[in-house]
Amino acid sequence: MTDTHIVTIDRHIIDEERRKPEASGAFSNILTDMALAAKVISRQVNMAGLVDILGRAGHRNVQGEPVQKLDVFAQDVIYRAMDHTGHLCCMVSEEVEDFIPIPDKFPAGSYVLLFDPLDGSSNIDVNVSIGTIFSIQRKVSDQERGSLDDCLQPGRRQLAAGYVVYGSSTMLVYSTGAGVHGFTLDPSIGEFILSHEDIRIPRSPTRYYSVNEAYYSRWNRGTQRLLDHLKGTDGSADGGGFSARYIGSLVADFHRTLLRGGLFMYPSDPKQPEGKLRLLYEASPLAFLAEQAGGRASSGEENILDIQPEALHQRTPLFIGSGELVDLAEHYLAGPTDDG
Ligand code: AHM
Ligand code: MG
Repeated sequence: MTDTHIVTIDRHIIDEERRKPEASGAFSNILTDMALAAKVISRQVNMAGLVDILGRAGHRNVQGEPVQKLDVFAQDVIYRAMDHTGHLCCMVSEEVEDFIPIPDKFPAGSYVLLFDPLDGSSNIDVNVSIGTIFSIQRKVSDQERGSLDDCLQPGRRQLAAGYVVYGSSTMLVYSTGAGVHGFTLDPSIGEFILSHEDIRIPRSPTRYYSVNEAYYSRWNRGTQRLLDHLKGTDGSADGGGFSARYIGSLVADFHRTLLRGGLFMYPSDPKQPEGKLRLLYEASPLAFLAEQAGGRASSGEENILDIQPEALHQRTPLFIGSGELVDLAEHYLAGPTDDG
């Protein structure tokens, strides 16, 4: 590809908008603003070892977990990129307990942005990939600055979703419901360039599974049997043949699953009865991307995109990736969950 043929993310967003005659431009602007925020966060992530921003900020987020300085920075960057533009009525963030109405001093718009500003924070200090996840919903209430009803919509209604992975390169991957497209940040020109057009999750023979297997003894028998099958230790003829990959950073684990295929899972267990991952700004946007790429996502019992959310920071078990492997997970989870 020569320099004259590069497609920047801004151009791609405009091209997508042109295909929708009803588009107002506001929605495209939110995506463009998110790409700008991603560049600012990416720069700071890359500088993290140099500037004194590593380490804990000394307080805990709404889930009671330690907040690190980069999380606070990423939250601030996204909020400030979005608060004044007139496109959003409110936002939801992993870092903030209540939904965040757009302040009265700025005009309010017709969209809701839900995001996890910097996921995988335990990996920051060890230079392992981390990410940002986002989701856009349309306002459905008549409240000018949004309401819980606007925030608690099933993932199926998302207008767009995406993530940014701050890895060996920074990549932004998004979908507006017309396929999944990936852009790699070229730091020399400061632009996200289209590098992965129309990503499709590979089908079999993809042989990766991804899970924190240290929790095996806590899982119910259904989940344990699924793992035994993937490892080929259950004695069945068609089990085994997998490799394990687990980074412990959802965006990075999902990114690999999207490009290489396989099954990522974060099951429930007695210690975490709903799993660990959050529905609205972790599971749902990634489920939207998985379906757009030909895969899917499940809680083990139902499609993630069909779950009616009841709380902003609700958690859900997550099984996501190649469709046939998510089917397999559901099959085992529907089976006996004890030894009886
Ligand atoms: P965080 O929101 O505190 O960063 O936690 C979310 C992360 C995910 O990125 C990852 O999939 C998961 O926690 C890993 O959890 P565990 O260490 O239990 O395997
Ligand atoms: Mg998170």
